Amino acid sequence: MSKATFPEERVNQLRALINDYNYQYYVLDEPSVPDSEYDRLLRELQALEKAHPDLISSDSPTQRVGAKPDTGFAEVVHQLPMLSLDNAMNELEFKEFDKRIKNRLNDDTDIEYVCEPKLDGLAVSILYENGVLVQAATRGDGSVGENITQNIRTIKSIPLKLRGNNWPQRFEVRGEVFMLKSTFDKLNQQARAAGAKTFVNPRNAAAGSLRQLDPNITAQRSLSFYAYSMGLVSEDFELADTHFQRLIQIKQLGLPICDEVQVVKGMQGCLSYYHSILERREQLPYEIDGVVEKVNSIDIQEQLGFVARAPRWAVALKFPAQEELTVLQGVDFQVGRTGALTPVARLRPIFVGGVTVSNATLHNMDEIERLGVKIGDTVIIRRAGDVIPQVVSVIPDKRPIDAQTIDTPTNCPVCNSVVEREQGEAVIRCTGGLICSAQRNEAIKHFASRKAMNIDGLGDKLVDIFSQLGMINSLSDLYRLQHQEIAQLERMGDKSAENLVNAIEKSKATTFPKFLYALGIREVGEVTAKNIANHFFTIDAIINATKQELESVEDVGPVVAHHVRSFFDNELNSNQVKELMELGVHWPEIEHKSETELPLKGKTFVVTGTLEGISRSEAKAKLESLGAKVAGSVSKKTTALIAGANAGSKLKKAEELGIQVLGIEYLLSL
Ligand code: D41
Repeated sequence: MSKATFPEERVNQLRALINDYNYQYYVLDEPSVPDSEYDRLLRELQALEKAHPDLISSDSPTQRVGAKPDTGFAEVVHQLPMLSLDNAMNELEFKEFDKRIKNRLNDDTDIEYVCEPKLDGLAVSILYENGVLVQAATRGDGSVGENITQNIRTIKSIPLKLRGNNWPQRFEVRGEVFMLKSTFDKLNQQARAAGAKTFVNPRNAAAGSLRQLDPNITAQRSLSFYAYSMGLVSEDFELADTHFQRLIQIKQLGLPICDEVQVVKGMQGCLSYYHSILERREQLPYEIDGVVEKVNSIDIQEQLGFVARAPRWAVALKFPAQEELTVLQGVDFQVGRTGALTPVARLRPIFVGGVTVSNATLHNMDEIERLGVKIGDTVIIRRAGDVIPQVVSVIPDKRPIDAQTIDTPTNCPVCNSVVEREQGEAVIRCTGGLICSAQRNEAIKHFASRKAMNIDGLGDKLVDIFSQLGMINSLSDLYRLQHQEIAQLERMGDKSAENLVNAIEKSKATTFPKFLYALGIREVGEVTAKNIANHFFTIDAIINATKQELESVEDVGPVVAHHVRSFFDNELNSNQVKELMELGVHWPEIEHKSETELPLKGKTFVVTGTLEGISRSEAKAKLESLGAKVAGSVSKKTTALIAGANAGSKLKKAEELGIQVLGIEYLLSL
């Protein structure tokens, strides 16, 4: 586009461009220009407006953040009340809802519904007059809310001016303000770094941000918005006759709607939508607490009307709650493989996130202090997806007078060895090492695990049983287990015992990196173990290596070198290694490859998507065997991306950074 001659023309041109880019980015989810270009235009507009203040208008994209903080929020009366939603707590209640509607309509045919994710945020109403945003309010009690116009204006996905020129004189849109999980995580990271209080969940963070008197703070919180219905709209605009088409009209006017919204047929359609969203709940970028089912036909909506403050034609079908209240009955300290003592909350059992929870992690003593939690407290427990249940906060008002402080233990609860806390670490540790049966046990579980010695059928439970019965006290004892003694165990039987003995026997043939990893040296994960193994070639070379020599291995710093050294300096450990090898643990010698045999040395690859005929880990192994590094994410340092079918964000990133993209053919050619 050529530059306009007059500042006024250019100002209008810039505003139109910026509004278009915003719409493409936030509403269509199709970014059309790089951020740098967008910023350049915005700066140009700012400069022009500064030079010509008379050209500033309140709907200019530069005018999102007002200058002055509010002193309080004024009341706003909703012209049309903001209704609430009835809940259906389970499928049965939803089926009853569907049935009630059919009865009322006296018609048994399937109803067309619109299914929407139920965003966990705050309902707001936004009013446009003559296409310009003039007022925004919280839902409040449905009749009267608070004027939060200043704060709503800071939300980039909400246009200050409606798109096109065919808008009603008055247009009121309603929707949910929420915070993306990624924004929430970033916000809490910043808070933690600054030693400030963290937010409990994205909803609270969104609420806190919307209730800021200073819109500058709200602006920094990057809130999001999806519209879900219209309020009062002037009659000069022809409204569609279904809810779904009205959502499309909202979108055409420039406001974002959720792209998970779907039209379905009947109660069954709603239920399958519910299940498919529930399954993807963790992957969604925002938190939802259920789905909302709405009758699509406005005509039928009007026939049904509403009771009290809730429409008869809509219902929130809730997911199992992810947060619940319960009582902290005690704290135990669990001893891990490296001696770390983890405080575990013992809870009054509570149904949360679809399962009954009686334990939750408290991470470490710092976390206990941060929460300010005592035994006897009523706490909020959160269980999201498959993650370990967490204690998120304490309800101070419910603290009983006899609440007990949680003390840092001075001795290991298992072996009674002294507990120490290293400088600068949040973790406290049992100093017992292999004397501590808990540490031994965890070490054996790690040794047997899939990525280590991969002893099939030897799970955590069985290790606990073996050690309780005194059948194993060390790693090497595993290879001394006899078929007879295993078969005698309850629920074991001859066949299972035989399978286990065979699996143990089979595990003796391993690789050097796996063996090194299996030893469970602190801070030595799979990658470090591989680097060390490939550097020293033999176990004796590692046992005899100095700290300096260890530090010359890629990715090995003073801390890892120290842990490796002190592991082998402990006689119990070096004897274990000797015994394991005497009992038959072996691996093929590592080949001394010359530089010419490692054609990909110094190169870094990223693998993404579905590769035909080869798994991602096979591809990774192949690349590494030729000397390449395989990284998890694309950066400027990436040599090339190997992309299979359905490659997503990594491919996009590679293209943005101009990084070479290769296909499966490249791998096969190696
Ligand atoms: O996502 C939501 N939280 C959501 C809330 C939604 N998708 N749709 C909603 N629809 C309505 C009606 C049917 C009354 C227009 C709602 C809400 N209400 C609502 N949010 C808070 C109270 C009511």
